[in-house]
Amino acid sequence: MNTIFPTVTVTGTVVESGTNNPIPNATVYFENTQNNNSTTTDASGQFTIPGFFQGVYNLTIGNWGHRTYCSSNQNVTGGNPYNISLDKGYYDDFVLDFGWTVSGPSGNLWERGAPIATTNQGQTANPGADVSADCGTWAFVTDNGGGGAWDNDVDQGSTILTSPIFDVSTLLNPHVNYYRWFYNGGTTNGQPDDSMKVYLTDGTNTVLIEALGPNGSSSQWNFQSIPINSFLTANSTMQLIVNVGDPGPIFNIVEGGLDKFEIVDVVGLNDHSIDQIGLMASPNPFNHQVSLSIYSLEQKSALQIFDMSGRLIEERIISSLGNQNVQLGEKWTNGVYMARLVSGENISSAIKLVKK
Ligand SMILES: [Ca+2]
Ligand SMILES: [Ca+2]
Ligand SMILES: [Ca+2]
Ligand SMILES: [Ca+2]
Repeated sequence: MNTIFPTVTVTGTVVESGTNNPIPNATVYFENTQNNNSTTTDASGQFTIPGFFQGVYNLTIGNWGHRTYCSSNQNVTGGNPYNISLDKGYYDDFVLDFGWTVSGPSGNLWERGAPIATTNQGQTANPGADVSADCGTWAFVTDNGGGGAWDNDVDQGSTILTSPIFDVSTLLNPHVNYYRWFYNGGTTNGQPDDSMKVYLTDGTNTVLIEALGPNGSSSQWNFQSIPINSFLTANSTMQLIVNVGDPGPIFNIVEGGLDKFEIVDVVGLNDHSIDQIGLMASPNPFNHQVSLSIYSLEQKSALQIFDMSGRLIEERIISSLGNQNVQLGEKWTNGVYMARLVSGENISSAIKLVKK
């Protein structure tokens, strides 16, 4: 038999950043358009994949309790082992299966996959793509069957998506961040009257953190950042719950989506001394990108990034007032940086950013 694609053995080790402790049971997932290969690390954080077809792959490594590593265009030749370190934390772009559970009476279940669009009167009902701000192309959406807009939306009650348990007891100001999709339309049987409800539980108490429907319908992913301490005392047994329902008697088209779930600790300087200007960073330290949350009452501000020698390496002009989010740092080399906001006559104190 001709060997068109030579096979190799791929090995590696996954450890935790800082401690270098091995991470057991991390999922290691290689995929390209022809092949995919998935394994988990052993008790020593090591993995071995024999019979691997050489080629260019996307590589994703993660588990619940650490932030996922992802990298595209890895040319896998079976040479050097992969040595990957993951930051502690919680992050899920839904490329990997971290054990979210689905319940509820509706037969139209939450599903993890690459979203398949449906369209109702020119509007997108079921999303056609996941968020662009994360790795891969998967998200959770309600009944991802495609077809017509009435075919695979939620009917006959609700479908409920529940996260695995997360521990935020050691964080000062934990926020749960996510993107969500909510669409409610279809007037054949009467005006839309459906809902999407997002809850947070600490294992004992469950509180509503977002309620949509029928208002709030839109054919887009919307970012949310929820300060946990505003709702519950952060503890080690928390879960996020997303309930999308069409209980009738008026049946309409309702679709939900969830993507890029993460826990961030929003710490850093918040120099709101005169309520004119503010700058916060999360996560910090960070691996790939840091999100800078900016607040200014000026129409025009400049976000400036300096390296440790004091050299200005990046400047972004922010041309609107109020709250803004800016993602930075993807191309920076590992190290320490300083960020500040210049806004009218105000200059924020500098925040230290650490890329690891
Ligand atoms: Ca995603
Ligand atoms: Ca659907
Ligand atoms: Ca429905
Ligand atoms: Ca309804």
